[in-house]
Amino acid sequence: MKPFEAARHLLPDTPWSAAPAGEARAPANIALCKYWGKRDPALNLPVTSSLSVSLGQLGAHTRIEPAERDVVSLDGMPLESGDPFAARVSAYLDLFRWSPELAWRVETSSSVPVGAGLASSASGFAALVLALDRLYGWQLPTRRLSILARLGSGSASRSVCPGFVEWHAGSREDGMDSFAERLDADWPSFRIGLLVLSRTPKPIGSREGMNRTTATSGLYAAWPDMVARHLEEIREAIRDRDLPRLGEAAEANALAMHATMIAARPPVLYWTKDSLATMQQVWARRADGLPVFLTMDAGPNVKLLYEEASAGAVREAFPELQEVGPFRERAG
Ligand code: 2P0
Repeated sequence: MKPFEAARHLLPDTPWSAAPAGEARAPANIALCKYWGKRDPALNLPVTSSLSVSLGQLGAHTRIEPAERDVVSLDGMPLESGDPFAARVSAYLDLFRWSPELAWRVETSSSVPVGAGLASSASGFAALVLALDRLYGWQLPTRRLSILARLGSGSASRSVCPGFVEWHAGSREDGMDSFAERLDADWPSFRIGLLVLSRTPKPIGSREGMNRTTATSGLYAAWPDMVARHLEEIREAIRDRDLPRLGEAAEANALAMHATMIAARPPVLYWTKDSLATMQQVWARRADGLPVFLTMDAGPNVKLLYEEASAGAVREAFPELQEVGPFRERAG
């Protein structure tokens, strides 16, 4: 199945009548158990399930309205049609362009700190789908919204939900069983600390890094079984609000993902000297008794996992930290 057919399968057949505009917000998310590898690159169908936490108020806000041609603006700045971001949004909108005269003006803004290693594509595509749903009054169930967001970017499937979110890999070829849903759990004292170590663009995009790893890494064969174990541990740790269990499993999962990349040919290595120094500092503090754990994505930055009771000590050890309380109204 092609992405256009998948979208068509999920949307109402009746002619769409547009409101003047649709607006929506969607959170960024951080995977505690990572998505790394696709079984179908066109539909962004993953090899394994993954599990994330959405970052509350941190994310994207998007407004969409019908227009004569596609116009995309980012943080108040209209983009040239050749801009890679505008082109990617326009290509995604093709999934909804059932007649050639359909076109849209899309205004999106992001509250994600620049260069923090929080994929803007995840919250961006999720907010865009939610805004389209409001523009046309489809009132699609979350499951369908998640699948539509996935067609833009895999991790966007998780950003249509708040809180802890599991994206089920599914097994169908058409991907209709590959969607995310919220876990019935919250954890008000749970904290994420963002450590921005580098703002320079990464040399290898995550899409390319992922594809190169699955195609060439001798370690990739071990990844699905590891993920199955990590997912189980993480689900149980969330249920029990057991930070050490959650932190150990999430950290092991992130390091295992990076191990598969490092074994790719040529290698995919996102770590810098600062990443390594920070990782060692986290492990040193933990050896001293501070319950703090780390995760990393396709970039050099480090994200810390801890609880409110340790927040003062964590901030003292990492003064440049930006703290997020995913289950609180406001970050900080
Ligand atoms: C994740 N990442 O689970 C993993 C961990 C990066 C490392 O999802 O090709 O931008 O659009 O499906 O979602 C980043 O990959 O990739 C990602 P596409 P995406 O958060």
